[in-house]
Amino acid sequence: MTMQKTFLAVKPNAMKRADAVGIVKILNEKLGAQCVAMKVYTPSKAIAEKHYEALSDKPFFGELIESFTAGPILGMVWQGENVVAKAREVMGATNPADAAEGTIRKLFAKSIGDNAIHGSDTEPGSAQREVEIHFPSADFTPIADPISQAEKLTQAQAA
Ligand code: IDP
Ligand code: MG
Repeated sequence: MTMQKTFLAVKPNAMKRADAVGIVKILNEKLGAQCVAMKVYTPSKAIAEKHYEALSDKPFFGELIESFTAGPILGMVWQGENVVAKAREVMGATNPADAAEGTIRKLFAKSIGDNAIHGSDTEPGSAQREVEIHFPSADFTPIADPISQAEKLTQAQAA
């Protein structure tokens, strides 16, 4: 087992439904990891296209970029033992129709294109690449209370 970082983000549609705090509560309870960076921002088209580069030949790529840049996301880095795979488990399957009970996507996703949360995949180097794209200059200090921090950041964004 090795210490890892993963990039997780509450997607714009879920932010609009005010699901961010509920999602962070589940991550905090089930991940067994620490949140070491958190911010609210609207990804630029350039960032979104780089982030989803591996999917650029998919028929849904245009729609995917449009939806990921449609408004603010809650971007996070979580750190812990085996956190990349653990986060995939806690998130649930990409298509919420296939997501297990109790997973974030089972609880919060509406469709495959509106599936509430992004999480890095387990392919080696993938999570580190995404952390560098979204948090190029973060110092990765543990956030004592990620739920309160998410409340604060999403309220500030709504105000
Ligand atoms: P993941 O988010 O579970 O890692 P990926 O295969 O990496 O899934 O796809 C990235 C995102 O693209 C998914 O979260 C989903 O929102 C969207 N997506 C994947 N497959 C489809 C599809 O067949 N139609 C529409 N959107 C899709
Ligand atoms: Mg993926």
